[in-house]
Amino acid sequence: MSKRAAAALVAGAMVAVLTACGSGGGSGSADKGSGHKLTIGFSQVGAESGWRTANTKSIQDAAKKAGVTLKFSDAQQKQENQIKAIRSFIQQKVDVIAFSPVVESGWDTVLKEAKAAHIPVILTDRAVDSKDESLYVSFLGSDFVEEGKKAGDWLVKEYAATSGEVNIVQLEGTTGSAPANDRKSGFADAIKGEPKFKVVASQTGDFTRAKGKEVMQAFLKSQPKIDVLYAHNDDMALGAIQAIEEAGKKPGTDIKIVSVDGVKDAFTAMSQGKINYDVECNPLLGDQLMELAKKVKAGETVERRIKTEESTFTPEQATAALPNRQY
Ligand code: GYE
Repeated sequence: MSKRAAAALVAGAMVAVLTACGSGGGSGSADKGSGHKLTIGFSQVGAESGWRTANTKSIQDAAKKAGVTLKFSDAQQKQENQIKAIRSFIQQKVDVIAFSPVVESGWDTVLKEAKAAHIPVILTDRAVDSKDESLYVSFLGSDFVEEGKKAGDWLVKEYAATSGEVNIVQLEGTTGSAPANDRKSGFADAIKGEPKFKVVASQTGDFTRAKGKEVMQAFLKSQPKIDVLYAHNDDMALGAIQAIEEAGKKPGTDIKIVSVDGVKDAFTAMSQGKINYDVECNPLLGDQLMELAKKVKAGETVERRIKTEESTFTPEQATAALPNRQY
């Protein structure tokens, strides 16, 4: 068997196995009237972060609750796996395809195939840069530019009284992904008016703890003076904290840290003074996705862009929110 055929088989098997686990039983409302249960094919990015785990659980729980059959496929952060999963959903004639695109570019071909098969597509969490807006019906997710801007705005306030140079290192998310692109540009925009802010090093940590730690270790070696770390997500910040501590420095004090997501582990680190500011990104999109898919299936017009409500957290606010934080 060729390598390609073997890979396709494995991907197919993954979809099948996950379908078996993800199919919700129960008597939901999805089939009301039509006598046909709604089936959604969902291609997830991977399991790279605490945010992602919470997002997956939210979607699986919501499908169960809504009586929706969910065919769930994990792409392990690879676009080729997502394309395979989408093709397999088309073959299986699901009612709606939803996916969180790992990167922004390169989707037109497969989305045209879905369109030709008359299967509506909903984007969740991350956007695509496709010029042809007819290739998807709606995009449900956060405003990442705004998140980056909130991180930058905090920095501007935090260093308002400082006149000397402020050296920043940046841990970027997955290269080519919407949150990495947008969190970088939103942040850059917020600090650009003040020349004292210098991004002295910026590199991808792929949204994972392991990579965040590794890249921070390299930054600590190559940069003589680091004042601030801006991490595009909490997992990378948490990995970087380990690197900073192993280098004999105090995270949150010697190096200030601003991050994005607002997961429980980051709130714990904040309560210990290791992260200074966290911009929330809400992963609990499941219920909204089910609602949206039902409307799309019923032929109702839906909003093309649905933004998630989000806030920001100081260490005091994070400490207070910690006992009730769901993810
Ligand atoms: O911030 C990060 C995850 O796309 C918003 O992906 C999501 C990002 C999230 O891996 O933790």
